[in-house]
Amino acid sequence: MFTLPELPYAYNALEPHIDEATMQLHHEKHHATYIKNLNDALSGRDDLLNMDIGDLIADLNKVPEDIRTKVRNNAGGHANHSLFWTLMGPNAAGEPEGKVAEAIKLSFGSFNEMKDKFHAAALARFGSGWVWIIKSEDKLQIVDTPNQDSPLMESKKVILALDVWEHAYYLKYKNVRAEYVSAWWNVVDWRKVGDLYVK
Ligand code: MN3
Repeated sequence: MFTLPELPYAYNALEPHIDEATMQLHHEKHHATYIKNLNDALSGRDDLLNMDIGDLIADLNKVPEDIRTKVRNNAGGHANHSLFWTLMGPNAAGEPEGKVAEAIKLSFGSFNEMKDKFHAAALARFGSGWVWIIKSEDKLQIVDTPNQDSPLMESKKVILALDVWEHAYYLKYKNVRAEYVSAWWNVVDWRKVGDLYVK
């Protein structure tokens, strides 16, 4: 069975940028529901229920065809949120340092140019989905996906993830996704991003 991971900080820890009510609803209801639906879909398939979530979404062909879409959406939701929580923090370092900072400069010109491109991708993603930075060789790339799809489904290496579903920001920012994305930069934990880059 898949279980809801605890947040590595309190629900109010990301205030004022990401509000307590949003964090609680997002974790306790949205993330938990993906897990419940995933466990329900895989009921009786202990081999799949015992897999690492990253391994499961990287190999969805293992999943019977009649439940594959349900598993794709809900396993994707579980994997994506589990990663997303860890990339934010209350004492987030303001800017990337070390190897990941070098890679950002090499790939995008500067930290600010990367942020501009990422922001544009977040606004351009129509409807629900995610924006990512993935690593291939030493280069970084910004990509976006619909629904709960993830670059992890193609075994890509992810170093940064942003949930742009309305449930991630609607309580505080209403329909203004741009304000949410601007605020979110304040809680990105670049040490965690740097760790993923060198891993
Ligand atoms: Mn979400």
